[in-house]
Amino acid sequence: MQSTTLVDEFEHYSTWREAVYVRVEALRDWLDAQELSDAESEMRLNQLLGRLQEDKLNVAFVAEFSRGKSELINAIFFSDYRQRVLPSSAGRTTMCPTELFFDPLHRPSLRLLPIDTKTREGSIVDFKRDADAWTEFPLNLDSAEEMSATLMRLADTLDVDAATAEAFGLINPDDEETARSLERDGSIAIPRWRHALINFPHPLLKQGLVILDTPGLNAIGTEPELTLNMLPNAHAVLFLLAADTGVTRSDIEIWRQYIAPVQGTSRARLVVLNKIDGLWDELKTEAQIDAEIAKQVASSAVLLGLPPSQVYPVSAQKALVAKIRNDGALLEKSRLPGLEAALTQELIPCKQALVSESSQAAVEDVVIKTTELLETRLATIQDQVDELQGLRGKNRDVIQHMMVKANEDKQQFERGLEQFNALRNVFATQVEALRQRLGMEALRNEVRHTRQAMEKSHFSVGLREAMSHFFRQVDGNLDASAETIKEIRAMMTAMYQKFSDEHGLAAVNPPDHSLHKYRKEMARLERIFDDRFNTVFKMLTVGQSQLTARFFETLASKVVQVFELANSETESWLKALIAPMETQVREHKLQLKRRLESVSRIHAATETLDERIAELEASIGTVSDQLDNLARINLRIADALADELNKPALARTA
Ligand SMILES: Nc1nc2c(ncn2[C@@H]2O[C@H](COP(=O)(O)OP(=O)(O)OP(=O)(O)O)[C@@H](O)[C@H]2O)c(=O)[nH]1
Ligand SMILES: [Mg+2]
Repeated sequence: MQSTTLVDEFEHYSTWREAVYVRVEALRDWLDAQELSDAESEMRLNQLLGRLQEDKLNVAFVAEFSRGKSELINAIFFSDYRQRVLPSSAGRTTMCPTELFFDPLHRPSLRLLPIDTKTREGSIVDFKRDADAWTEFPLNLDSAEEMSATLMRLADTLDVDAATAEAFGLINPDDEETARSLERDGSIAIPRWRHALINFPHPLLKQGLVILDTPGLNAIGTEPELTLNMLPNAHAVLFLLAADTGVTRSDIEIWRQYIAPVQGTSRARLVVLNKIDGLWDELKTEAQIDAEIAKQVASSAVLLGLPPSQVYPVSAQKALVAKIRNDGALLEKSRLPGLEAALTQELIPCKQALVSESSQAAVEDVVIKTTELLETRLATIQDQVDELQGLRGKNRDVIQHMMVKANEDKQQFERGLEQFNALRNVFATQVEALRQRLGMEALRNEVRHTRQAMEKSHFSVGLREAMSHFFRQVDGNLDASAETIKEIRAMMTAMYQKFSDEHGLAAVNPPDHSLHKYRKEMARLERIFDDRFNTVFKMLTVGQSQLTARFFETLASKVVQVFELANSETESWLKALIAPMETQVREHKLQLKRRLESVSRIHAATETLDERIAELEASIGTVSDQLDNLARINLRIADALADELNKPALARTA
């Protein structure tokens, strides 16, 4: 039986949908766990998951009244009940839009929304949320009779006056058709119910199929919900014509107004030419009948602007009878199996394509957005790493160089300091030698020797001799001291030059120092002595020695004065000579110490740099992993989506 195929298709489709659901859910959960989700992505994925879970397949049956919609639904879906389930009779039967579905949370029932809700605010969707608005009749699944009796209520009417009908928006009093519908007493029969919901555990309905049966005769236009919502949302629309009436003006109007505009490429739309049994003229041959049917199909197709292949000729009534009686030949003749096959083939792949499309769109958006985010993140981190690595490379070199240089400088300076200290020893020795010659003690010794020599000599020759000796000695000392001073200065000049060249110390020109003026002073004093001796002492005979002695003492004290001056000046010079060197050495030592400290600090900073780079490199790993995972999850979803589409229903049912 064809409906079994439809069930199989549906089951297959449900499995596919579940696989997609699980993988989309995995994407959502992963994004969440990785903290990569934002409000919009989360909303889109949740909406998609909601749609996948709530997934319904809506098939609407639309036609002018009495074309056999209800009969066709009975024949396709309810023949197992071996009688009419939905009421089907001549004239207007189904009075309100009727949805057949299965909701496991509710008992099987017929729920009816009273027509007077038309004057109340709210759409059908709003009323669906308000259980109290509906009149509910349970369905006894064990009794087909009871069930069809209950469903007869779909045909319930109500006699109201024209004003009430108008208030419900059901008639237009100026309309010709309305005038004809009015009874002699001015009343008019209107539908008792506005909408019907049939909760019924049929295998297909259990899988999510929702069948929408609609009433004919302008009823479509009076319920905006139908035209605005239910028909556009239907995944398949079956539009019925009847062979006995042909294509009427109102058929074309319904087609053009409500069906043709809502058809999309991904939506199934089937035109059914019903009641072909009316053409089964027993006086005609099979071929003649077939030709007649083909002719009607062709003319109907032309009138609706469709290819004839999209028009399916059937006899719903004979098909129902054939199924109930298990009459294979009649079923074949009713041509219903052809329509069912077309429905199966069009309905599910179309639906699957729709779901696949919208799933893919939502997933793609989220994946692309997240990929972009991760790629930007990766690039930013990579930039940082590059920059820090460049810095590190540079720093490494610089620091290496600085360390080497600082150490070299330190070592060199230490060698310099050794030299400096050695020099200080030499300096000290020389100063000592200088002091011995120039020092006051040396002078006093000379004075004492001279005084003794003079006391021993009673002749002027001897006196003169002693004094000359004194002057020679003193001058010799001054001369030797001047030499030492020259040596010291040369040594210090060389030292300053060396420190300036080797350690970058400021070039200092050591002050000059000369004993020349003291030697000149001594020469002057000697001249004075010579003059005196030649003029005065030469002539003295008595007390000459005392006089000379006194003169010498005066002279000696004068010489002491000169020496004292020379000494203090020399000491000052010595200080001035060594002080700048000591200051500079101290300063240089301090600078070296600071340099080493700062190099150490930079070195420490390089270590934190390494840590930071390591951190960033770890983040690169994380982000790369995230990108890989995202691609993998996306691939899994794509696999799930594509898998079934590559194996269309046709291939499996054929
Ligand atoms: N001869 C014949 N009669 C049919 C066929 N299909 C339906 N009918 C009859 O046509 C009449 C109308 O059928 P319904 O199923 O009530 O038609 P409908 O389209 O649902 O009409 P409304 O509910 O009024 O909109 C009923 O008496 C059916 O028995 C068919 O294939 N052949
Ligand atoms: Mg009907």
